[in-house]
Amino acid sequence: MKSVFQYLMDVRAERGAGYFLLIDPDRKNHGILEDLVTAANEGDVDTILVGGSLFMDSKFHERAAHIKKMASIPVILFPGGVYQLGPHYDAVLFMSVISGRNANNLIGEQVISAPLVKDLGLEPIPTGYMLFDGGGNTTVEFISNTRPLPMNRINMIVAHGLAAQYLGMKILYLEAGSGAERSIREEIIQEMVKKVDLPLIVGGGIRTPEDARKKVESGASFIVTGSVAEESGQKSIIKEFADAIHGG
Ligand code: 1GP
Repeated sequence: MKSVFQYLMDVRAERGAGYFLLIDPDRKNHGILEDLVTAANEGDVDTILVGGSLFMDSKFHERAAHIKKMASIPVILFPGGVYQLGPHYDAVLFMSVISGRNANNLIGEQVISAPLVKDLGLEPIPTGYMLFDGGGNTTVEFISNTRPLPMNRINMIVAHGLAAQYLGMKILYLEAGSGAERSIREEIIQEMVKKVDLPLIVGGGIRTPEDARKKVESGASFIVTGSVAEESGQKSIIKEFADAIHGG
């Protein structure tokens, strides 16, 4: 069977770019989760990401299982920590927070996670995660205890991307943080595409299909939205994002 990573590369090659819907299961009842997963299944989303930085109750795994059961597309864990690992995924973004200098997020959590990933039989997708300053203090900045990269330091940003490539990572996640005031600047995406030979996942603060399309035209391979589908109440927005991202 083809790997999830290969599936993602095929989506990128065949559709130009892919759409990841992030579902943060925190404090959501099964009805809300079902609505989101149904909208993803029917709305031409390519992959569901499940994860978050902070949970205010203890039902994460139960809800992740429910999402996986409902989904007809791949479900990938986007982990906020080792405690989020479980069997309910097709793959895990095996991430290192390379924008920061917090050893625990660079290698500590990964060492604890690796035997569990192996035992669970999860496909690890080696991911360089770069957190940017998108304005407004995002939860991930506090929880990861790292300083985000300023968006105007293009050389420093490209150097991080190249380091990830040379370390053998397979994909980069350019993150402005959930609910960011400013999404990742197009100029950053364009420079990264020119100089770094890795596919780019871009997320954080993307609120309109037009904004998503601009990221794709700048060279993003995968677009992530989280908050916008939850906040809008209009599940049809998911299909609008998918169409814009796929160029339809
Ligand atoms: C967070 O990039 C994602 O990792 C999604 O952010 O909730 O702002 O869409 P939003």
